Amino acid sequence: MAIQRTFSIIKPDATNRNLTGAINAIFEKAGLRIVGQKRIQMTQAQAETFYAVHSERPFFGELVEFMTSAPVVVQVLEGENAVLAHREVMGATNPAEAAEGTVRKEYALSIGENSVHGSDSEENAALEIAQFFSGNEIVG
Ligand code: RTP
Ligand code: MG
Repeated sequence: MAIQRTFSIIKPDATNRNLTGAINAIFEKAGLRIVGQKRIQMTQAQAETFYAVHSERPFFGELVEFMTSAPVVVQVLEGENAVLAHREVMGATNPAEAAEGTVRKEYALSIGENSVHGSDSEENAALEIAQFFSGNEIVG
């Protein structure tokens, strides 16, 4: 199996409730290593760029507003099949559908305020990492 990197965000609903460490513990237990991490206040422009794929969706404005409402923690996670491993441990987008033991089952408040983001492919992971990290901020 290949060692991959993926991009992760601990979202405002989770940072507001001081859950960064609790969520990181779940990631680390799943075999993901935090090789880059910083707490930032996302700007409106950053959020709009990041979620550009959803710009025509009805929830886009709400999503941008939410992601800029409080600090987030952006992360680069590394591990075997990291993209899929991270998606599995995050759980379904809608917490009502998330499996036991996943971050979203445990902590998400709603389909919008769902505590974490994870890249959905290795290609998108590389693009998303490049949006938020310079090379010397990632130490594997
Ligand atoms: P993410 O991108 O955050 O990892 O989540 P995802 O792949 O599971 O979900 P995606 O379909 O890419 O949607 C991105 C984020 O938009 C918000 N959302 N709100 N109100 C709604 O119906 C709705 N649907 C999606 C969520 O915050 C979701 O994570
Ligand atoms: Mg997504």
